[in-house]
Amino acid sequence: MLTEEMDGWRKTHYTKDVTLDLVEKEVILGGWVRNYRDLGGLRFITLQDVYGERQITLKKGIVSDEIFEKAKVGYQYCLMVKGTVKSFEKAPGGIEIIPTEIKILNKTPEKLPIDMTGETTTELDLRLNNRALDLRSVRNQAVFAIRGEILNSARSFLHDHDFKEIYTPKIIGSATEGGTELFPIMYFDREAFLTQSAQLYKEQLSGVYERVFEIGPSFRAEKSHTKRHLCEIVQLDMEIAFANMKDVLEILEELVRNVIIGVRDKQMSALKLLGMEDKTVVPEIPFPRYTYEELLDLLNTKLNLKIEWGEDLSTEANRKLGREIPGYYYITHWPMAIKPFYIMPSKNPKFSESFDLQKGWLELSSGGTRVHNKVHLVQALEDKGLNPLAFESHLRTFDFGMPPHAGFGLGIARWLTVLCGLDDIREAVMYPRTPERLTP
Ligand code: AMO
Repeated sequence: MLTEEMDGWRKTHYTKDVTLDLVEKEVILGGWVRNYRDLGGLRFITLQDVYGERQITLKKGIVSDEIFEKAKVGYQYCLMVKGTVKSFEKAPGGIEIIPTEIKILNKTPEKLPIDMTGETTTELDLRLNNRALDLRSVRNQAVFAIRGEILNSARSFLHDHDFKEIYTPKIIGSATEGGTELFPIMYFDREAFLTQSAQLYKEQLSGVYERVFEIGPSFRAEKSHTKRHLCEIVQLDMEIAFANMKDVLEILEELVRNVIIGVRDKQMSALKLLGMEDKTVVPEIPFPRYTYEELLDLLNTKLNLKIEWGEDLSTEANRKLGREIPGYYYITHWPMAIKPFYIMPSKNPKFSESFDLQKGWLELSSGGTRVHNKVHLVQALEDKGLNPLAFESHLRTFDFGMPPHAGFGLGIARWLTVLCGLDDIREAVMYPRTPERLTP
């Protein structure tokens, strides 16, 4: 049979809106075949849409022969169904729909590349190769419903706390985080780059709007092959004027707590589906705070890992720490030598006014107090081997009364990985970009 057009048909409801109040009423639903069972004289179609699913029941003799025949559908066929709502205890949600008409809008091959019934899990790369199909799975719908709520709750928290949402350029003329890890692009006849972070612009705008945030993309040309690195990320960046690291630690933990309250409140069914209802729980604040030096000590003594003072914490070190401290915690006062130029050195300049927010073994966010004095900033650039001339337009801002300021950047995909209990960060992005993956 050929496929059909919608013509005058429009959905009257989403599956979630088909409740017992609608019994005996006529509805038009649209979606995809999640499951199909043929028991001879009885056929069941599980029709899914963006909000869930409903059972379409076809019993020979009850529905017309024509519809009964037409209802021989394949997995993920795109359908519209007109029918009457019935109460039926054994059906999911206690509701079934007895169709009076069906339109087959598009078909699928007999064998789909991935299992969409939820009975088995297909290997991640194959799923990612067929991502638009894969995203229709119940699990993925739960993951991205939670992502939506993270952003929603974060935005309302920040608006309630007087933050302005900013948007900063993603095509830039020079590096923000230092020279490496930049993707060069052609900007007409000159070279430009994709931004690594909103860092410099959010700092500048803290000198205008005082409390700013951005949820936007950053690009990292890192050839990392781990389950926590991507080449294109979305970061939640924020910056506060007339503030230092201590103020930022407080607002970040409050934000984390509020977002998790929001997710539990609005997306409990998604958390349940992912088996995370007892794991993604509202954390107590304040979060424990450890200095870099304290944790180095812990690693070198109790955890038997030799790390030299001044080194970054390796994956192994983070894993060990995560087993010791499984919740949210801060690591503060990192060695200045491994922090970017814009971070303020501590009174003892070996250390810096910087922090990472960890959840167990995984770093979710980093931030700190910034340098706001131009002379110091030029010196800091030189100390890092960067050319101040390349930062001329940024440095100029510091001639115009730049306030003391501090902030953080948080990786949304990393956090989603944690909240959903995912194994690989690529599952937390609709279309991940990694060194190997540029499609779809
Ligand atoms: P940083 O580079 O530490 O700091 O990034 C902040 C957070 O962004 C996430 N992130 C990544 N996630 C996945 N793949 C990557 N390749 C990747 N790189 C970073 C992490 C990380 O904690 N400008 C500073 C922030 C600041 O000081 O305000 C910055 O970008 O979750």
